[in-house]
Amino acid sequence: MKLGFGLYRHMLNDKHYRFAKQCGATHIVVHLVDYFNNKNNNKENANQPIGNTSGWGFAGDGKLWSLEFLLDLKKEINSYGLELEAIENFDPAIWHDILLDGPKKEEQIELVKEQIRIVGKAGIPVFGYNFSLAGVASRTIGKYARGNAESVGMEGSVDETPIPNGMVWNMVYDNNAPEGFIPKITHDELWNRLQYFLEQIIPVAEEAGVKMAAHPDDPPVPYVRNTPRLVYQPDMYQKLIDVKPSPNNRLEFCLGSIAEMTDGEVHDVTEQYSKQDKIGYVHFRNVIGKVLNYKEVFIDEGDIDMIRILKILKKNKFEGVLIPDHTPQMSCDGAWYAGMAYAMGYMKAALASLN
Ligand SMILES: [Mn+2]
Repeated sequence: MKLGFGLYRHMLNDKHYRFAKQCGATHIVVHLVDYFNNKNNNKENANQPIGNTSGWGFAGDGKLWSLEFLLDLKKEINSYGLELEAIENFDPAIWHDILLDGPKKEEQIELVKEQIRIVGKAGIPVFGYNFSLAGVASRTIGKYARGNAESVGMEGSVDETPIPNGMVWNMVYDNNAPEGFIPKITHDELWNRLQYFLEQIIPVAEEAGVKMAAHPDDPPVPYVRNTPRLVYQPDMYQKLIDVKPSPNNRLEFCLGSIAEMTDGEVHDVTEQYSKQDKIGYVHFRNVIGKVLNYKEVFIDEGDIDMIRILKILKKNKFEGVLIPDHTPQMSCDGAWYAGMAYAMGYMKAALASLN
């Protein structure tokens, strides 16, 4: 097992690569979509983008991340003694109509295939994605963690505001979309869309040597903003794997989201999927409670026995990367940094004691 950090787009620079290295991380997961270009998402203080009805911000220009760009990024990361392990999330600009079954679906599936080929050529082994119409929504912010540290959670209610046309996965891809809201669909329809997506892209991912890794719904509830969710109970992950069996069809295994699910038990679920070698990489974070009432907390104060999780992963020979995902904000000038360094120190010591 390897330890890494997930860095948002605005963090892909010298300061953050050095921070990662200094904490003892060896791998980096990069977010290339800029979620923070809307003033509602405060880049300076937020440890993660918070879902809200006006969206995280604007999708990109629809251009692919080029081979040159990715090779430069990789070279830069390597120059700090770090490895580029994964890209997390597609830009909605290149796959909104795959999610929405819109008129550009065929055109966009070709774009996504080409993006995966480029990522393979750049030698980046994993691509994380979240097949979701609403994305993150319904979460609240509060002093939920130990010592009144600010973090996110859910306080009993689901955001039911419909999603306006021109928006998907919390980002606006078309400013001039006609008035109105995206139509309500069933869970079966959403699964049909996923099946089409996997049938098209998994063979390409196999050829390109890229492992696709699916994040579960955050938060994991059946409907958010009038749209169905795909993976909101642990068994739905099995369904996703079985829709298109392949060593390249994997999971972005988010311990927090899984622990928040009302069915199953997170340690058993970790055993189930690591035993099948279906985990692409792990979001290693802890929570207290389940939907509709849970809080994200420090790594050692939640419901999940993180050491037991590591033992299960080790037993099943998981060789991928663990990243802290989010952490509560600590009371100091570098709230994100302190939270991340604390989580990484804990992970590093826990792994060392296991080995
Ligand atoms: Mn996660």
